[in-house]
Amino acid sequence: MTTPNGPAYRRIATEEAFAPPEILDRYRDLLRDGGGDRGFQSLWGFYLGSTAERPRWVVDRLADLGVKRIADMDAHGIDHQVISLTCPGTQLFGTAEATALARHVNDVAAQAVRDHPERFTALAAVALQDPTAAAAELDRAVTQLGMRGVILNSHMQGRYLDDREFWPVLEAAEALGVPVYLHPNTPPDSMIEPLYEAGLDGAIYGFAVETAMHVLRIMSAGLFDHFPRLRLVIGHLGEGLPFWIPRIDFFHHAQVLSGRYPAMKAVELRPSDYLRRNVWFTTSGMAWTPAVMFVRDVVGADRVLYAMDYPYQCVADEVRELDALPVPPSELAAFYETTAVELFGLHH
Ligand code: 1DF
Ligand code: MN
Repeated sequence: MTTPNGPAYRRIATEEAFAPPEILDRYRDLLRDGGGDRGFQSLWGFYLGSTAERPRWVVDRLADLGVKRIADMDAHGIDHQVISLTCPGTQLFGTAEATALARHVNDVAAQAVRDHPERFTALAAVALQDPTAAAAELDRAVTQLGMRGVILNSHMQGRYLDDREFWPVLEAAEALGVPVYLHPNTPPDSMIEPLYEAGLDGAIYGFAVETAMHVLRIMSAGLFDHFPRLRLVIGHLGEGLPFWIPRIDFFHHAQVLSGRYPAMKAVELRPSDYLRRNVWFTTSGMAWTPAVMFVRDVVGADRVLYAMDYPYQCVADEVRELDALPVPPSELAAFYETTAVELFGLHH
């Protein structure tokens, strides 16, 4: 809170998950029927099956968009959450069910925002199974429900956003002027095995491998040449990509020149240029000063902003570390508040 003795900024957390009970019930059904992919069975089999304390707490908090969540926010110094449906959202269901569930989820989130406008903003959920319907639902969510972006959970049953079939959703986001948050997902069946067998398929590393690859696919397919004003938000300090910039640029250039792959054709800019033009980076789960400072340095301080990753990584003291980032006060205010306000259009 901005109080006489508190910081001169509101702390806005931008990758904060929720799941209405109906979604969790459908996940339970899918688990029971052996549905979904292996990553879903691994991730949600754990969260909905384990009796350990952390997963039970996480599931309880996912479903809460009121008293408990707000108490956690107050306890952790979070003024405002940008909430989004947890991964994999509706992406594992059949087309009709996914489309209906996305609408329901958006209605639930919109009600939470109406109940607590000072505390919550929502991103829309859409069903990529039907991209035209998804674009229409995004339009409804933004123009009628006041949502300020859309969350997509990386791969869509093993397919990626460079596939033109999905472009109506990106076209709608660009036209509406709202960002696309590309949130991680567990790797698809075609990719998961060596990660899964070692316990690495989830947030520990597999998420980042899969999502970073997805961003590289998007860039090298020329998606940002087609949608130059599209704003993509990625979490976990860019899923490692900023650290890889020189090597990715070098080999992207070399591979294009040599014509090595049919799929990797010349695009207008270097991969790193797209990272600095079309991508914003949140700190979800990475409240670590050296890494935050590095990413600010290489992509620009104006595109690095705060996220917690509630309730998955709800760390008691992380804002204390980030409050002490060695940056001028105006840049700290940008990190916590004003960049998110601009990016998501949070001005009242
Ligand atoms: C986990 C992490 C799960 C993240 C998530 O959604 C998630 C986890 C199911 O810790 O298992 O969104 N995360 O973004 O890091
Ligand atoms: Mn997350």
